[in-house]
Amino acid sequence: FLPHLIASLEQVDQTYIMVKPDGVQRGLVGEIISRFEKKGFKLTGLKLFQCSKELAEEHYKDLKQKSFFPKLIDYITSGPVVCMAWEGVGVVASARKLIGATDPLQAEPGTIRGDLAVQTGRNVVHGSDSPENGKREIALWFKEGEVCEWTPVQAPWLRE
Ligand code: IDP
Ligand code: MG
Repeated sequence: FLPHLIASLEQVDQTYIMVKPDGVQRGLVGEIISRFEKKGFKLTGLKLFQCSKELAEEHYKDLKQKSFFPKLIDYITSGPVVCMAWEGVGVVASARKLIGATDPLQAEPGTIRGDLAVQTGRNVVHGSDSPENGKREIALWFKEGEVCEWTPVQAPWLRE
């Protein structure tokens, strides 16, 4: 009883994961989804989407002052992206670890960027950097009704 109570008190977070246009063009969508799926997180939102300049600028608003900002916006709007919402205890920090360092040459082998990319400006995937930004970004990229609440059958085999 007590372990169940403690487990139910653990916070379930959401993160926004996005396969960037280079990942889509290079045929890495399935590979990237697989990393999160196999880990045991729950997919709650998924779509292929061509984003506007306005949405890209809002998503990356904290980087507005950076010299690379215009190039970043061109990159993110250069083709369709795959938008995903993933849910789980500790999902935000864990997804950042699965993704690896911003510069793919510094990213550890075994991470998505470490295995699949060579340059910061083409680093194939985005992941939210905090639970607050996870919520903010999911609300930004998904409309109401596009995120699904469901219980995977494997739930009791993933967490005691
Ligand atoms: P993150 O994606 O690992 O969280 P951020 O610092 O939030 O990294 O930067 C957002 C994105 O902006 C990066 O993933 C990358 O695509 C791009 N970016 C960051 N720094 C540079 C840079 O120095 N040159 C070019 N693009 C950059
Ligand atoms: Mg970031």
